Amino acid sequence: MNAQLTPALSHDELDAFWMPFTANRQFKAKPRLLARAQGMHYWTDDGREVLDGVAGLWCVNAGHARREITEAVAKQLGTMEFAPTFQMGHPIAFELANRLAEIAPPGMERIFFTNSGSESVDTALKIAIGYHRARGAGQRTRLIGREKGYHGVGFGGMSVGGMVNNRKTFGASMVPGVDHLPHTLDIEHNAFSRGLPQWGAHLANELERLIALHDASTIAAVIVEPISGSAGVILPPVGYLKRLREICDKNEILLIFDEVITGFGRIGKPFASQAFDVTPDLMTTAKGLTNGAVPMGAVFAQRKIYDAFMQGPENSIELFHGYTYSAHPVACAAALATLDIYAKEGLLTRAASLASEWEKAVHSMRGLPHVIDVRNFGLIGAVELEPRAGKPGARAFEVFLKCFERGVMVRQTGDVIAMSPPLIIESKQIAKLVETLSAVIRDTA
Ligand code: PXG
Repeated sequence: MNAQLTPALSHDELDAFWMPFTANRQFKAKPRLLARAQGMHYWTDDGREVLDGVAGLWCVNAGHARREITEAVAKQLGTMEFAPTFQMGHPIAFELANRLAEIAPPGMERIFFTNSGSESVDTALKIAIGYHRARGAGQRTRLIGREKGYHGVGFGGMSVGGMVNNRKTFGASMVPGVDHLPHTLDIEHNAFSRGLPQWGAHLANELERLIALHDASTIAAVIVEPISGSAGVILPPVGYLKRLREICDKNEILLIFDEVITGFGRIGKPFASQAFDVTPDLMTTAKGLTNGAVPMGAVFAQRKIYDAFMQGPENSIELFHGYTYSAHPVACAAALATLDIYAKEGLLTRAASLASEWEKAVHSMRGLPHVIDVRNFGLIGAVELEPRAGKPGARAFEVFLKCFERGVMVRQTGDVIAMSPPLIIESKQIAKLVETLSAVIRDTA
């Protein structure tokens, strides 16, 4: 397919859309436009095929343009395009919550719907604070995040997040009472680890230091990504998450896993907490929930958390929180069709069977010029490049651009190239992805 897919946009026509997390002026001077998608591929507006190495943005886990999802969405739009879920309900919202509870980590059987990862995070933080209040510990309002963490862009998520560029502009407007654990990226000790790094579990003990500083009785929750994505793929050292869980348990602090990218099969189990055998109290999800087809997020809560809210007069609203589009019928239809595909094709565990092939392919990039680390887990991979002197991110951005020109889409963040392909990827596509990236790294000074 080489035909022009859409009429070219003039430069003026690119101005009105203020693009998110984008260098607007640079992009608009030389736009990269996607016009069609199918399976493992995008096609650009001028008809070039591009292998999708990042599942859109970590969300299209079952591959693009799945007919079952399209049909379910069309059917739902024709049946009932919208219904409120405040003091009303509609059947497939309940059906979806039940289906999610079936694949959830142990006990996480209460589901609150949102429209994005950012909303899931802010919802989970509010539930955590509300939970302590409901059980008579209303002084527990402090939240602990982690350096380099990404929890979306709401005020709550930004505040517990730890990425400096997302924070520095908004300094004085951060949610108060937040502290941060140290991140676990340590290239000196762990470079080129295959899978989880061995060094670093002790970094979880920093939580004890924060507890000693603030006192446990002031802390509501700790939130971490089991594997950080946005900051450039940071893996938990062996034993680290278990240790966090132990410290939280000992101190009655809730543990929140942000599984917006790790959820729905990315690392070979439905959720990372199952892969790592550590069960949180709350879990935030989005992205793969609908295969990216319709915006939707979900917060999973342990039953005890939901139960704590269920008190007072029966006619009282237990949690003053929700979105007009919580459990939007079209999103529910997309999610149900997505879960059907995941089940039918075994996609929630497929990453586990591809993991060793993926690991070998990704680690073949060790030894290429400027490569200072390679990281992998499940179907996540990252190559970290040495930054150019005085120009952080420039080398990796050039690699990203050249890959795109050569028909492969990867993701750049700082000096890291991240990969997270749709879970339907085949061996020859893994090979193409890694061969193209390797050739580009070799060609980039
Ligand atoms: N939490 C985590 C762990 C995320 O990865 C969000 C929350 C926010 O989700 P929404 O739906 O509000 O965007 C995310 C989003 C990247 C990249 O390149 C990652 C995300 C978004 C855009 C780019 O790694 N994750």
